[in-house]
Amino acid sequence: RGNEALLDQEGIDLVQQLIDLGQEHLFDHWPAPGDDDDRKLALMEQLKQLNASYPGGLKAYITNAKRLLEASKAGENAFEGYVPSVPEGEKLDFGSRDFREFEEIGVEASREAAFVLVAGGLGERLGYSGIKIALPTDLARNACFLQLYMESILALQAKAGGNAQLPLAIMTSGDTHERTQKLLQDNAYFGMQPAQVTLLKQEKVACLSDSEAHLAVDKDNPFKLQTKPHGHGDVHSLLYGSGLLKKWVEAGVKWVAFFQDTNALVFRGLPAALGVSVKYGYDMNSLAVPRRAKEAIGGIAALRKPDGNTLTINVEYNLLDPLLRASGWADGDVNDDTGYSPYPGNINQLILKAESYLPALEKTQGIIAEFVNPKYKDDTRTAFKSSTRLECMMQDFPHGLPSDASVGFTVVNQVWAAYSPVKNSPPDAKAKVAAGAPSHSATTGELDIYQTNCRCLQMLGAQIGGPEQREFNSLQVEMWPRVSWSPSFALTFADLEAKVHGPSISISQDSALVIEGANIEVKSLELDGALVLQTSRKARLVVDGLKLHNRGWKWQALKAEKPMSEEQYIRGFLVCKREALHLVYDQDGTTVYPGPQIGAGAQQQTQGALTS
Ligand code: UGB
Repeated sequence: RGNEALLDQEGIDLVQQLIDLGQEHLFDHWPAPGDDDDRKLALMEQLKQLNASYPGGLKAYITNAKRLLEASKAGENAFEGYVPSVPEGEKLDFGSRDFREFEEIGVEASREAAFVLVAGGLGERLGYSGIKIALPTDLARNACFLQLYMESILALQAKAGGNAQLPLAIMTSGDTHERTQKLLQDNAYFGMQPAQVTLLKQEKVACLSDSEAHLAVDKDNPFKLQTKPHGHGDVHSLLYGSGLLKKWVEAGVKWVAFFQDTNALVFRGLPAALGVSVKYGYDMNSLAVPRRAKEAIGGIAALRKPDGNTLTINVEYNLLDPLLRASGWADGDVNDDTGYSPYPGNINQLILKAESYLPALEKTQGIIAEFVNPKYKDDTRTAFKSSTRLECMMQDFPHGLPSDASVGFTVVNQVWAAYSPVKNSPPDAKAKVAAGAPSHSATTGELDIYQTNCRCLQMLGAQIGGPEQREFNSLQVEMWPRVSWSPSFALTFADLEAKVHGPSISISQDSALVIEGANIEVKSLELDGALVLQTSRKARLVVDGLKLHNRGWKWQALKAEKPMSEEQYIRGFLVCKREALHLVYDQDGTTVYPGPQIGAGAQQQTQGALTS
């Protein structure tokens, strides 16, 4: 009372609305006008921002919170009465004939695809203070995650030909937005047109202090609300609220592919999964991995609801086991004869059909399946140990689809080929392995790239040395020759097959091979050392008959007593680049290396060849 003159009409209306919603505690301590006016106005600014960033405003947020907190207090289980079964989906062997066929279909369909990277999370769990998409994917090629993702989209764009420009949206947060923007600007958008890329910034939501959904006030400042992230499910409301999805659909986008911040292998599986979506007309398709029973990733399950309809959706691992037991499977979540759970592991790489995605968002405004997870002080389930907030997850999208929607999955049977995220700090990674789970560390994130590339070459007939057993950050790992290439060189199996002649290639265990550029062909190569092949513009390089032996590059385990950067610490190694042959060409025309050893050819071949 008496402070009305401080506020504009929007502020007065908002205060009244909040009082009607039982939030008097935000204002009843306000002193008379003249005291603390700046702090009152700061609170009003924060309230207006929270009101604007949630679909339906704070009224909708508090109403949803009251409903969900009531259900939580009553101990309601979201899956009560649901009966799980193994859903329909496609299981593919990486590189198999089927896989390649789906890949071809997916590449064709990608000319009508848009891409969404969710990158609002910070690397706290990883022990990294920067933004995760700026981390190098591997130390041989040294491209960061964002670069690799954008290059992969550009590689698909190049296949689409013409003037196609495949769009990319990146969801950022207050923690990552500026640094993501700077990374893009400092690197000329990694070759994309700035207009192709849209940053969508997610805002935090207000915290709740009790079961009555009172907004939680900062402990040290009664004029400030506590806020926390709302989760990666925000991506749906941002695509809707910004109008971007509608714009894409109007421009002819038929498929929207989502992926997370640190999985360098995502584009090894995504084209094939898109092919599966096309073939079966899936409204939603989750690219998934084989999952060991009880492993701490969600399982995708078909749930028969009490009304008889079926919902195919990710069930978080802590809920899957009790759900199976409650539905008559006495042993709960167990492996089948394959050694894996029959429920595929969710890795949040999703392909949504735009035709059904847009109407689903129009119906829900993108607010799909929020949940609340308060930690109660006692059995009365009223007071919380600390404030909570509503959350949402992108993979819960099927709740927004009609009951006759077609939801499936695509499993790539070889875990190393599709999913090796960089999520856990060295101590956490060690603990994961001790518990029988993959480490999902920066160490394996890099080494799995080499493994996948080497195995691809092996499938094409190349002789690959190793792998060698090594230990980094107390993790026992397999180290394959360090082979890394740009997506412009090869994104799909068909690309690789067209550019390397496997049976004439041998690479020793301690070698490193980096291939950077679209116009490179490796006809025959015997490598024992380090070799970098690089072309730009219209230069074309053919490696034919090269036998190379040099001192190479060494991946050396870090000695803990030495000072190290965060990037080195999380991997547990550094690279000692002792000697390499660099074949770098940027002039028009074809170079065959080593090529004929006499005459003009010899002159040409030495121009781009450097040893470092
Ligand atoms: N992210 C955001 O953009 N905003 C947010 O508010 C939060 C995250 P995490 P999480 O891959 O194995 C998911 O933290 O949430 C981005 C699935 O829910 O890496 O613990 C963030 O930047 C789980 O089912 O993972 O678990 C990152 O890109 C399983 O699939 C992404 O969201 C698990 O990932 C995921 O965030 C997994």
